[in-house]
Amino acid sequence: MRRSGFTLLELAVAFGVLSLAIVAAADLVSTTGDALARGAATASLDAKANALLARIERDLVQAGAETLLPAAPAGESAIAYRLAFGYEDGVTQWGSPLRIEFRADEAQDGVDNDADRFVDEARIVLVRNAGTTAETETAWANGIRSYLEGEVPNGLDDNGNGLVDERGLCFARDGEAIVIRLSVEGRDSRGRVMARTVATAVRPRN
Ligand SMILES: [Ca+2]
Ligand SMILES: [Ca+2]
Ligand SMILES: [Ca+2]
Repeated sequence: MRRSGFTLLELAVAFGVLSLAIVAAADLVSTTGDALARGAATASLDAKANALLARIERDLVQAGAETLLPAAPAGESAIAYRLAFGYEDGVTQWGSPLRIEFRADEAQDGVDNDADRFVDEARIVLVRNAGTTAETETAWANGIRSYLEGEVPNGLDDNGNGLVDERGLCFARDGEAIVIRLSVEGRDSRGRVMARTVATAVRPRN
C-alpha cells in the first residue's frame, strides 16, 4: 500500500525538531549579539584608557624627578610635578606646579547617587598653577572607576598589586620609575557596566 502524507506522529516529531532548531538559532543570535556588544565596548574602553594613560605618561616623562610630590608615591591618587622649560647657568628652570588628580563625581559611599549605573564614579583632572591663587583646572576624562579594578575599600590588597585600597587612578614608585595604573568604566550597548584597566611605568627626568 502506498503511503501518502504524514502521520500525526511524523508531524509531531518534525515540529519538535523544528522548534528545537529555532530555539538553538535564537540562542546563537543572542549569544553572538552579547559578544559583539561586549567586544565593541571593550575596544572603545581600551582606546579611552590607553589615550588617557599616554597623556599622563607624556607629562610625567618630562617632569623633574626632584619636583614630584609625593616623591615616592605608594598608591596615591594624585601627583604634583613641574616640567622643565630651560637651563640657566647650568641649572634647570622648572615651570609652574601641575597636578594630575583623581576627582570623585559623586559621594564615595558605595551608592549610585546619580543613578547613572556607575557607583562612586570619578574623573581625572589636571590642575595648573597648583596650590597658587592662579590655580585653574581642566577635566581630562570622566568614567574613572572609584577603585582600581578588583579592589574594594577594606584595608586589604584585593587585586594583589601591592597597593591597598588604591583608587581608579593611582601612582606608585618602582625603583626610578613611576607606575601609573588606571581603570575606566563604561556601558555596552545592552547597558551592562564594564571596566578596563591599563598600566605603564615612566621614568621622570633627572
Ligand atoms: Ca553614579
Ligand atoms: Ca591593590
Ligand atoms: Ca581593598
